[in-house]
Amino acid sequence: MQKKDTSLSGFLPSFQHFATQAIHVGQEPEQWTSQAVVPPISLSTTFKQGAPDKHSGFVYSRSGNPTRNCLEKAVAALDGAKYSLAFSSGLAATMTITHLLKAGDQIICMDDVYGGTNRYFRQVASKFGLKVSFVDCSKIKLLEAAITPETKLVWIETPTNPVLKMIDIEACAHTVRKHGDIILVVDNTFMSAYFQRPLSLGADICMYSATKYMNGHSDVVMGLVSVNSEDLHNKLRFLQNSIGAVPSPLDCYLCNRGLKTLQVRMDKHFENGMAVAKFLESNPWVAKVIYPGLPSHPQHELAKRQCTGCPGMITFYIKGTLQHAETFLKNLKIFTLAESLGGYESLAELPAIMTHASVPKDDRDALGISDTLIRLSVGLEDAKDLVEDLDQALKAAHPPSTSDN
Ligand code: P1T
Repeated sequence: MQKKDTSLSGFLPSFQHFATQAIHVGQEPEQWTSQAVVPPISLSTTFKQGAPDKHSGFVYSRSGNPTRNCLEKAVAALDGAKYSLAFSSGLAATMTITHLLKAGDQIICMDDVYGGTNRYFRQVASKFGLKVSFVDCSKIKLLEAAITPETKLVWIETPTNPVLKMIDIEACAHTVRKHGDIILVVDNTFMSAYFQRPLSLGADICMYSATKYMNGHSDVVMGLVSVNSEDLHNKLRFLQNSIGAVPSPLDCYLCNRGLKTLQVRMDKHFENGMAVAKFLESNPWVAKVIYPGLPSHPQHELAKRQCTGCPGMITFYIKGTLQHAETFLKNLKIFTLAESLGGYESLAELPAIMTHASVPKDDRDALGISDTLIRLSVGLEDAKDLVEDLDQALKAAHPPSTSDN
């Protein structure tokens, strides 16, 4: 059967052979003496050597592990990359990448990013002499103006968390190249390797919180990094071993398994995301819906040019006050009130008080992260049930007697 028509919203057809790569690359049974079709979970922390420093390629599990190896090879294929590395969390990947820099260097970070990324750069990296500037990189002129001779890293997330701004990766790469030796990192967590390939658009590093869509089952905390440059790979591999923020073999096994269904999951997240976004857009108690798959999104054309689809991440403003937002969240029956995203189950949260509480209030206000901004991670349940759940919770937040907002 041919891949489903993407006329859902006019997005590009998907990258060729993605599902086959996800299932087979790095998984060859011949690599195991048992010929295991499913990669074994290799728990050993150390590996026998034939003579001092004469070994199979595996020495000690922090520097390399067979199960992690399978995962890293599969991720590299899915990102169209030469190399991929796994870390113990998305933030561990961020920290390791940041160790490429030295005191005095400047980082330009997109102003709207995951609250934990903002907190790491602002409160941790800055303590070690790194200068951090938060800039709206969706406006290329602002990025250009912020670059100084000290700039060594530009960090973007697209779409951004939580207000779902799209950033033109190619335009950022072009701008950064004009200024020499700057590393462009794209946090590709929201799109996953299936919908967006930052390296092919000129980024130097593609990173993920694999805790989200890449694993997809809300049971692993992990980070992933893909690169094409051998030099960057060698530096990051050295840092991965020297810092030691590596994932466990069990987590590598689980994430590797999650990748096998990435394509089918993402296609369904897109379908459900569109259904929910359209419902919200037509609901009288919703002030505004932000979803890059909708023509109403200000960068819908960029989304169609840059991505092959959209995930289940939807942000919307409920009419009313914090109290209406809280009542809505309390009344949801299928959506669970929880942080995180990208799993098979639908989640809802209030970024101002939850995932982005560590972002200073003035910055949150400037970014539009208000008390009525609600973020949904639309899962893989039946879309009709999800819409019904949202409908009843919106009605509960705005009962007839108080529905004058
Ligand atoms: O949680 P961790 O695996 O360390 O990943 C951090 C991270 C990095 N980048 C993006 C875009 C993210 O969304 C996250 C984590 N985000 C959440 C926990 C959240 O609810 O938004």
